[in-house]
Formats: sequence, C-alpha cells, structure tokens
Amino acid sequence: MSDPDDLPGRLRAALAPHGLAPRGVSVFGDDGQGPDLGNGLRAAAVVLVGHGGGTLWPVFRAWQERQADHGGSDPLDAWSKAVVAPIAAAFSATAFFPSDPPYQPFQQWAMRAEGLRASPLGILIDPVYGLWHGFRAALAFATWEGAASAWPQQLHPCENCIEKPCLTRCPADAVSIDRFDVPACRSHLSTDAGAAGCMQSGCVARLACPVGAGYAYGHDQARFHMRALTRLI
Ligand code: B12
Repeated sequence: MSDPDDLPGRLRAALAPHGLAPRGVSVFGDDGQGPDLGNGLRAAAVVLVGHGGGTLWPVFRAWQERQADHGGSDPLDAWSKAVVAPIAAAFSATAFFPSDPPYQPFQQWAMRAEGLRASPLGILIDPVYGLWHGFRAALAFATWEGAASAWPQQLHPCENCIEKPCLTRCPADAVSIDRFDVPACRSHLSTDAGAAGCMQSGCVARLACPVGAGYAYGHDQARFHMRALTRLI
C-alpha cells in the first residue's frame, strides 16, 4: 500500500459519492488476528466502510431503480458489493462484507477501529450518530504502514445515560442488558400492533435512544431494515 498518510482522504473521496465513508482502521500488524486474505496471508489492517444516518439511502434506492431485477433478494448487499468492489480493487485491498458467511467480526473491528462500544441493545453506539449507523464493507490491506492514531477515537455515551430508555420501551419485552430475544421480537412484528408500530417507523427500542436522534433513519430505510429482520436467520 502506498502513501498511507493520505489514505483516509483518498478513501473518503472515493466513498462519498455513494453516501459512504471510511469508519476507522483496525490495525493487526503481524499478530495473526487479521482476516484471511485467501492467499496464505492475513490482513495487517482493515478499514471499515459504513455510514452515519441515512446518507447512503437515496444513492442505494436510485441504484436499485436502475437494476432490471431491482437488486435481487438482498439488494442492499448487492449494492454494497457493486459500489465497494471497484474501490477495493483501486486501493489494492480485499473487500469483506458483513452479511457474507463466514461472518467476519465487524463489531469487534469497529470497537478497535473507532473505540465504539456496545449499547445495551447489542449494536454499537456512536457518540454522534447514536444507533443510526452501520457497516457496509471492510477493506483489508496486506501491509499497513500508517498509524491507527490518524483515525478518530470516540467516547461512550451510554455511560452517562441513567434512564436507559432503550431497555424499557420494547413492546415485545425482547431487549435486556444481556440478550436480544429474537423470537419475541419477530413474533411481535407479525402482530397488527407490530405491523403498525416497529414495522412502520422502525425498532421502538432503538428509537428511544436520545443519542443522535436527529440521524434516525427515514421511514423507507427503517421499514427496509425491519423487513430484513423478519427474515434473517
Ligand atoms: C447475525 C446478525 C444478526 C442476527 C443476530 C443473531 C444473534 N443472536 O447473534 C439478527 C438477524 C437477529 C440481527 C439483528 C440486528 N442486527 Co445484526 N448482524 C448480524 C451479523 C450479520 C453477524 C453477527 C456475527 O455473528 N458476527 C460474527 C462475530 C464473530 O462478530 P463479532 O463482531 O465478534 O460479533 C459481535 C456480535 O455478534 C455481537 N452480538 C451478539 N449477539 C448479538 C445480537 C444482536 C442483535 C446484535 C446486533 C449483535 C450481537 O456480539 C459480538 C461481540 O462483539 C452482523 C454483521 C457481522 N459480520 O458482524 C450484523 C450486525 C451486527 N447487525 C447489525 C444491526 C444494525 C442489526 C439490527 C439493528 C438490524 C435491523 N434489521 O434492525 C438488528 C438488531 C435489532 C436490535 N433491536 O438490537 C449491525 C450492527 C451495527 C452496529 N451499529 O453495531 C451489523 C454489524 C451489520 C452491519 N451491516 O452493520 N443481526
């Protein structure tokens, strides 16, 4: 990899037209913890690619409209690959995607990369975007010369949250500090109340968090993710 100092800027410029951004770097060095690059080598570092708020949504929906098959059965994953694979090639990186098995530890990488920590819901909380952010890919590099300190580290907002409304608002009682009860969540989503509530406007527990509330996904994006939640795993 060349010119590591300018990598954040160059990646930011390549990703911005797609509503995506580099989300920090997890540096493994030669500790063998990096993902397998498929050529006998393990990555020295991964740069996470994602979004805060709904920046990707209009770009993704416009792309989907242009596809004869509307993006297929997993259109957001298909779009992520269509957009990120050429960028990975241009940066001589190997792209990993969060929904591709075997699942790569995106959340562990994000914790290392950005200093993010888990909210009581299990998803990582960002001090600016709250629970309204996600990862669409990771770019793995075989060698890494840049310093991780060139990338931002974050504070953990849940530490100062006494009330923790995310734990008390779920209409299905599916969330607790130590587990997310997926069957309970899904069974509520299949009721009329679930269809009129979480399925329409998004997960009520997630919406209860005051951090980054202004970045909450719009209804179309929220509905898309809720529908995905009813059919995944
Ligand atoms: C499988 C999966 C699920 C399963 C969870 C099954 C289970 N009980 O583990 C289901 C389908 C239920 C799910 C739901 C959701 N998920 Co999910 N999921 C994944 C996926 C594809 C793999 C997780 C995994 O096994 N990783 C492999 C291990 C080795 O990686 P890891 O980093 O060590 O794993 C951590 C997680 O597994 C976490 N964890 C353990 N149990 C659970 C349970 C839940 C609900 C979550 C979110 C995390 C979590 O703890 C591990 C410790 O760090 C990841 C993507 C990825 N590759 O990680 C997304 C991912 C974790 N999910 C994500 C999201 C956003 C959600 C939803 C909010 C999406 C939605 N449609 O609403 C919901 C959560 C709803 C809620 N109220 O909390 C995001 C989290 C982003 C963030 N801010 O942290 C990820 C990273 C996907 C992405 N593209 O960004 N998810």
